Amino acid sequence: MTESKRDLRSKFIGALLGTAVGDALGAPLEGWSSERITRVYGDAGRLALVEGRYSDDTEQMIGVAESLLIIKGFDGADMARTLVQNMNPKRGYGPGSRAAFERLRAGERWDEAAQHLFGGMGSYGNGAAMRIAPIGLLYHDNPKKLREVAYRSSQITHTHELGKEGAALQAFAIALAVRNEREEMQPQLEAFVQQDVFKQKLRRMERLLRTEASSGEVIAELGNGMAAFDSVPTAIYSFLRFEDFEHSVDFAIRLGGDTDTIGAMTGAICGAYYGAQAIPSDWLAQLEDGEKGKRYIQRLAEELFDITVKKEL
Ligand code: F2R
Ligand code: MG
Repeated sequence: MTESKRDLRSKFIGALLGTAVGDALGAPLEGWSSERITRVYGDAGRLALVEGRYSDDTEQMIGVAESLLIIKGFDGADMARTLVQNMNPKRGYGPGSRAAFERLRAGERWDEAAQHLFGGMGSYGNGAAMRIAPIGLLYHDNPKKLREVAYRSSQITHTHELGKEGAALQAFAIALAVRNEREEMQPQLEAFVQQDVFKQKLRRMERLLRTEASSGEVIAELGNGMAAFDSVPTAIYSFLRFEDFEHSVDFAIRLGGDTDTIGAMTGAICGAYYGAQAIPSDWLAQLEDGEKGKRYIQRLAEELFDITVKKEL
């Protein structure tokens, strides 16, 4: 294997394991404020991964990867079936996604079940964005297809335009990270994204990066909540602000709020940029390794790499 292929393979593994590590690190702190995290853990050093158990973010990311691999591309019915089959409610699913999966289980069509949620508006939660890494990897060199598949995969649970756009934005950030396009990432994302709320946050990000903003400013300007527009830009910012995996992910989680999900999305972008070897070994050592644990996740990433380089799509 050439060096560039080896690097690419490591980026694929990094993005999927980065999702799981960020998720597991943030999961015990989900819903905490930034101040509470500082009070309990101090502000020196980095957070330790103690439990190593991942949540719904990683469980759904695994389902997305499994379906892409079986189909060698996207099939909405198969992906919905896989997500439903994999669902373990103990992993802590969002209320909208739970309702969509119940409707799917009852036999509704994959592209209709989630339309009824939130009074017919559909969900703009970050649930479609947090599981998107495999799509960002598989279509990293095809932004048009990436957007189309990101939107369609979101349709399973998140039919609101802003839920879909958040997923496409996160997928494109991962794609640019795979392509080493870090310097140009912010303007490229701003040009790519179609919804104003995301464009505005990407513009604010430029200033926040120039001034090394405080955590309070980042939370006020970009958000740390469960809506896609309050979390995807925050994850991208956390990646761009630092020069390594651990500082970005540690910073993202210390913002509080939706810690597991912002941690998972930051971990995905960082892993896609720096590669698997950049994930701190103590964090990786603690990550769960059961039936669908870290070795399984690594295998999924390797298989995604194989079908991507073989251009079987
Ligand atoms: N569910 C959780 N965490 C709950 C706490 C778990 C706790 N740690 C425990 O131990 O039990 N986390 C997971 O949910 C988030 C992803 O959510 P998803 O899948 O997007 O769900 P949902 O319900 O569709 O959207 C999230 C919330 O966003 C608001 N919202 C969305 N669309 C809306 C609309 N059209 N109008 C108004 N509000 C809307 C709602 O508040 C939704 O509940 C991740 O954090 C994942 O980790
Ligand atoms: Mg969460």
